[in-house]
Amino acid sequence: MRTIAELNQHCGIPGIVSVVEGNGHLPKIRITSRAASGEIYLHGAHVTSWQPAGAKEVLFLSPHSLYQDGVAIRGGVPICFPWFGNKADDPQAPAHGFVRTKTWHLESVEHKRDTVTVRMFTESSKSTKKWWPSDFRLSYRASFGAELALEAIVTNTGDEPLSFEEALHAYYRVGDVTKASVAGLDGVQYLDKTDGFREKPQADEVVITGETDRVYLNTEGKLYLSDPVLQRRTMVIKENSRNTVVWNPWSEKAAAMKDLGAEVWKSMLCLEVANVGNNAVTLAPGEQHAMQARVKLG
Ligand code: TA6
Repeated sequence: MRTIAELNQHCGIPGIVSVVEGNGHLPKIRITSRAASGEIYLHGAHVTSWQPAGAKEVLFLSPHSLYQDGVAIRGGVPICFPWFGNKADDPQAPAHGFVRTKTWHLESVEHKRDTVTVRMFTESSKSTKKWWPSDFRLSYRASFGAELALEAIVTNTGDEPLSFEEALHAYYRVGDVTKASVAGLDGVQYLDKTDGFREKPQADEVVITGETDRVYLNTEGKLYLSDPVLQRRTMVIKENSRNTVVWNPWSEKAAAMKDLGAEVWKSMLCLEVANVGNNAVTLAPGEQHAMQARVKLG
C-alpha cells in the first residue's frame, strides 16, 4: 500500500485536500474546501465527517470507535456489501459483508466548484472469495460540498450472474434522538427486527421511543430528519435504492457495544439507503448498478 507521503503526492491539493494519519495510524483524506469540510478513510472507504460551511457536523462518530484492520469504524457511513446484517448461510461471516473492514484503493481526488470528489474502489480477490465466490468491482464516489453525495457502483466482472445486498449505513448526529423525527416513510411497510421481523405499516413520522431497527420496503422516497435540539432538518435523497433502514440501539444495546456505549446512543440515528432482502440486486456479467445517497441540510 502507498505511504501517506505517496498518497499526498498523488492526491493532495494544497489548502483543500491532504492525506494524513488518522486514528489507529490509518490513512485518511481530510477535505477543507470553501463549501465544506470532511474526512474519508481508505479503511472501508469510510466517510467519517461532513460539515457544510456554516453548519455543525452532520455525521455521528463514536468516541469509542476502534480503528483497525478487520473492524468497522463505528459511525460515519459504513458501506455494507455484498450482504446486509448477518450472512444468511454463514454465521461466522462478518456482519454487513467484508468491504467496510478492509483498505480500499484510492483512485482519484478532484476539486471543482468548491466540491471535492474522492473516488475509491475495491474488488474481488482470493481473500474475498473465502466468504463469497463472485467476481466484482465496487467503486465509490464521495463528493463533499454543500451536499454530501455518495455513490456505490457495483460491476459484475465475472461471467456468472451476480446477486448482492448493499447499504450506505449512515449515522447522523442528533441533539437527542428521543426528540428527533423522520418524515417520508408514512404509510410504508417495514420489517420490525425488534419484533421477529414482523411486517408493519408506518403511521406518520418515525419517532424513536425504544430500540428501533426497521427495514422499510419498496420505498424510494426522500427522508427528512428533523432535529429540534440542533435546530436543523437533514434531507436524504436516494437513487436506485428500494429499502430504507432506520436504527437506534437504545440504551441497553448501546451499553453492550464497546465501540458505542451508554452515554452516546442519544446522539445518533442511522438512516440507511439500501437494497436488501427481496430488493437485492442481480447483475448479468458486465452489468453495473449505481446506488446514490445525497445528503443536504435545509
Ligand atoms: O442497520 C441496522 C443493523 O443491521 C442493526 O441490526 C445493528 O446490527 C446495526 O446494523 C449495526 O451493525 P454492526 O455490525 O455495525 O454493529
